[in-house]
Amino acid sequence: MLRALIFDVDGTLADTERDGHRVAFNRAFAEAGLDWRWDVPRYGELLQVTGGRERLLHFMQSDATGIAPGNRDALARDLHARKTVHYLQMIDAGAVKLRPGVARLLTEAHKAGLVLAIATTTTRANVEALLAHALPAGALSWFAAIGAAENAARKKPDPGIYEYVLRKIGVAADDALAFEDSEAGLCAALSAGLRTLATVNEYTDAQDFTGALSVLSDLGEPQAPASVLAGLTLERGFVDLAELRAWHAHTLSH
Ligand code: XBP
Ligand code: MG
Repeated sequence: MLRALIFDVDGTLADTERDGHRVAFNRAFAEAGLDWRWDVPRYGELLQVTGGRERLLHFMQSDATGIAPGNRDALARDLHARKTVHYLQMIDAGAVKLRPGVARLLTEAHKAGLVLAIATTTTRANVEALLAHALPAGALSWFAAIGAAENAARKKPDPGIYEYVLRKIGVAADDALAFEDSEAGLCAALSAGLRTLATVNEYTDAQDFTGALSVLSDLGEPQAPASVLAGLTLERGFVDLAELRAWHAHTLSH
């Protein structure tokens, strides 16, 4: 039986990367007196490394930044802390909106009594701020568990964060569905035994989503149908609980 829905955050609940995290990293660089600037295509490449601090370390290693190896870890921590402050300011200013269908589906699932949870690579404060800002007041309490960067030793594609969330909510992987936007996220969810739906975005639409139940442009809305890119098709042009239950039952019988 379908009992729980587990959502990734960045790229899945909202398009946070290009106009959110990327801009916050650049603000942190400027604030720290560094002339580094991550433009839109370069940030797309850097997204291959999951985790903001890990991304900074990778950048310092791969580009001629002139930072001595022994100083990189402390600088990455400092820049990442600054970046989180800028990102939270952007969320507070309403710079990031939820993707189509997200608020509708979360509201429907909450009202129907499904267990809702988050499994993300990003920093916990970022998730809490986004949910508090973009959903109705009190919606943070809809989530039985929020698994974030602080809760897993290794970032996606490692399944650790999904395993943590499944333990927290006490639901078997077979009774849940995961929602992801990236290949690394899909790998993490599949490795934790979860059936997974992918909604792609401009940074991830060329990635490999083999193994996803369905690959969609987004969750769709009654007035703005989603496109199906691969896998199971949509009955009504948008993802609702009836569709998810049908997909879940279908995969159990195959
Ligand atoms: C998200 C990430 C994060 C964000 C930035 O991946 O990899 O690093 O880009 O957030 P996913 P932090 O959507 O697969 O969870 O700077 O807080 O890491
Ligand atoms: Mg993501």
